[in-house]
Amino acid sequence: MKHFISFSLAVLMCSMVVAQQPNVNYDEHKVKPYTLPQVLKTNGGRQVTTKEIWEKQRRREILKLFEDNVYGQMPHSFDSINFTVSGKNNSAYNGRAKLKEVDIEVFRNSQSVVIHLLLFIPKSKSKPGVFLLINNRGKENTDATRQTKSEFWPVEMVVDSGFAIASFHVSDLAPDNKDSFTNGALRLYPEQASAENGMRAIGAWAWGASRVLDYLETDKDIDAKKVAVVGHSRGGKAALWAAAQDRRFAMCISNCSGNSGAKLSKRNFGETVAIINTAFPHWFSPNYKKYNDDEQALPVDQHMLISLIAPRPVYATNASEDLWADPTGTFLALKHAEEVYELYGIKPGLPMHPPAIDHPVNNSRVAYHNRTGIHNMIIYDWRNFVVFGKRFLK
Ligand code: GTR
Repeated sequence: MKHFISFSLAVLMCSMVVAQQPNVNYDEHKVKPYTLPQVLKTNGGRQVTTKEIWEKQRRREILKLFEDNVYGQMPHSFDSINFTVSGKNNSAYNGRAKLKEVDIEVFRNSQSVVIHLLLFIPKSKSKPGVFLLINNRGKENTDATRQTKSEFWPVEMVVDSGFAIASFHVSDLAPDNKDSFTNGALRLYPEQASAENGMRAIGAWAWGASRVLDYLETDKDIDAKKVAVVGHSRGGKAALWAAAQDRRFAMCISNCSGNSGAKLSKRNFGETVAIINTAFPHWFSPNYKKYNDDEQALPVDQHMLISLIAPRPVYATNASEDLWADPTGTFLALKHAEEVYELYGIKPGLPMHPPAIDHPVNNSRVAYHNRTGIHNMIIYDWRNFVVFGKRFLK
């Protein structure tokens, strides 16, 4: 009965969206045949058979394809970086955790940007791993005082399970607005702002995650070799791009990230490239707009983004009523990425078909779940991330 109700609700919600967006497909039977670019074939047509060829050649090619066509360049250089502990509470969460607030200031070309980091570290564990959230929602979700508690960032549960939990807000790097997104990291890189393949908001958020990792590498209270970058929805797109770019991230968790995140674009199911580029022109590089209503021309698809994270553990999720984010397309992208993990001797762990709703498959390095409910990140998701962390953040 419960499933029936949620299914009917999903159909109702979808038909409402379809009414507004005539080009959106929610019917699996209407997915047209599509061809995915081959992950394991180089641009020159050579088959990739070893992890050495993958790392030396194909991985680099794919990274460049994503930079040039989707997310824009990722600038790696800056003049200097400063870390200032602006707040400390050695007895947070009833004495069970230490709280640190750190201002991370990055300088380039006489400009600077400050990223405000919140970090709760359990006292029960020495040098724990860290779940680092790229927070794309309101700052009340990451209340350092813990007067407001949100399932979006469940400090207490994560601390009790022996992990540190951290977050920074996307607005420190690029306000999520087409008129003001350059007022952040892009002030340091004006050349990016004017380039057709230049960094935009998603890239700036991912860049920020790497600068936070620069700080974490200096913090002796945690283990910076065990940092999972976590994001929901637009933050989940940025988490994938951050982990693809920066191999210091030990794990990636991308919750309900949908289009230009973990779902395949070429299936044209749910949100499309044209829709996302129109609603959020500041998220991706200008070049990405070339593929509006022309996903089949894209030289990449999102399984290739996931494959860039190999051999590190990656976990993507969906919610059953969030067809906009294409749960099946997310599962398939993960499944297609597994062949790169195989180059590292990691056997495919996902089943051939999407697992049933509320049946997480997170005992393999490429993990997936589709939970009952709507587009959100809730305690159910986090509990599974912790299970995954205990298995693979070692
Ligand atoms: C939606 C957008 C999605 C997703 C979502 C979110 O409006 O179409 O791609 O990113 O926002 O971030 O919550």
